[in-house]
Amino acid sequence: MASPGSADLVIVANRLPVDRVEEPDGAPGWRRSPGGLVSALEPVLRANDGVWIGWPGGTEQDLEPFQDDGMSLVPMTMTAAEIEEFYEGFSNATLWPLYHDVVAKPEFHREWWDAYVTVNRRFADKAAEVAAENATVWVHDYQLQLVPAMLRELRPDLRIGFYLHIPFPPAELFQQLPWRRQLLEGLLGADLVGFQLNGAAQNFIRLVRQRVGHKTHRDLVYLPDGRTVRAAAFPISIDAASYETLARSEEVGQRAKEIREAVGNPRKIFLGVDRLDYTKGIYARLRAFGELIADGEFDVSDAVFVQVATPSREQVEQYRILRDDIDRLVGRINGDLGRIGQPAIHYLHSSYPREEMAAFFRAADIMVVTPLRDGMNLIAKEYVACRYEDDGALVLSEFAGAADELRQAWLINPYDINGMKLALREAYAADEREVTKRMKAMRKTVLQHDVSAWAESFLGELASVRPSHGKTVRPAKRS
Ligand code: GDG
Repeated sequence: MASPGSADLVIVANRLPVDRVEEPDGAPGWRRSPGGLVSALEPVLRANDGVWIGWPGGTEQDLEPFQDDGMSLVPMTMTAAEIEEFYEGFSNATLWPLYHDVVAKPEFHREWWDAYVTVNRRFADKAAEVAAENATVWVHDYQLQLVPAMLRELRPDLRIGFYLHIPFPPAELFQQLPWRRQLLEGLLGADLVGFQLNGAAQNFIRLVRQRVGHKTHRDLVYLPDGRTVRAAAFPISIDAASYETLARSEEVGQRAKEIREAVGNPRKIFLGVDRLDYTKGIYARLRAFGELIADGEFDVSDAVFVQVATPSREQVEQYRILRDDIDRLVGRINGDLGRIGQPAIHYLHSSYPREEMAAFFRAADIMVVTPLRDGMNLIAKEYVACRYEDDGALVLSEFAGAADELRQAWLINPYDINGMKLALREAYAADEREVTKRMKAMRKTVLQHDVSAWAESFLGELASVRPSHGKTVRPAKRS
């Protein structure tokens, strides 16, 4: 067993919650990247002498652990080759498309897998070094699925939790992976494996039974060494109260007015906000809107679409192709249907501060969230949190995890363009009472189940799982 460190709670995630910036004096510094996960975990980290292990981005080597605003951060290094093979390769060109219904073709390369193992090992070694005796370690997401088992081997005393932020695919797709058993065994190093939805937890349990051969019952896996692993759903959320406060502020209200004016004060503004990712269904959504204008259902002076697409994973080929496709589509729609000073689609390929995002949410009458597959989709929840006047319509894909909770949205199948057009028209024409009734119900859900409730429920469950089952389990039959 590795000798213990002093942290009672260790968060292990691919990214650290800070970005490298240049201070005014030219020296390198850190800036906190705002996000729900950080705000939810920060109080827990402080209360437990916690540390956060992650990669700060870039290839800078020899970074020392540091404190940022009372949080202890441990930066992990990555070489340029590892960024290419582990991050852009195995994480984002193998696992990401495979776990999202294969909406793009996953690539399988043995060197990428080797880099995935190497980087996972480095994260596990670091976690083993900093965790105190009997500490809790919470590992996050698809980039680090081998860490639980690697860490368990080094430190059997630890309580280990794992949370997957993206969907977990059905067996029929997962089976394609040449390294399917290794990944399942990696996850089984945890005491508790959390997913966004119950269906994902069930997919995992079924795969463990079929592919690793362990005995399972409902949400439990019984391992031959006497350990029990639980797989369950913990739908993630946002810091809803802080979004609402931001949306209510004078500045954001003023900025929302300016945005409406800048796009010509149309009757209704439709809004899409996404990382520029092929899972988000941006192409089909814009096509549906373009057709509604071409069909004469909407006029460009009455209905305007604002699409914010945050740059993402630009080194990965599929993302470059997507960017070109969207550029061409927007150009064609605006060229065919726009007028001088009145494009049908305002397309912004850029990222914005949180305040500006809140202003977009305040300015938009209809939020359009149409992923082909999405673990949860926080944007949908952020829109709802910002609509403190109980107005605004949400058009939401059935294939986003958020659709399980936000039942009062206009739910659509993003593969059905006509169905999507119908929902956009309905949301456009809906009367105020209908919109308010739906939004009120969604707000209740989002404000109650916020990100702190999510973190508490995961950590509460992790604290209470009984690590050993005391059953006699025969060695695994493998297929
Ligand atoms: C993964 C899963 C799951 C985006 N652009 C800007 C910006 N953002 C913020 C949003 C939101 C977050 O990034 C995006 O979260 P999503 O949930 O929409 O999507 P993914 O990035 O794919 O996240 C997803 C999530 O993990 C959590 O478990 O819900 O299913 O795929 O918070 O607001 N924030 C700022 N400027 C931007 O330009 N400030």
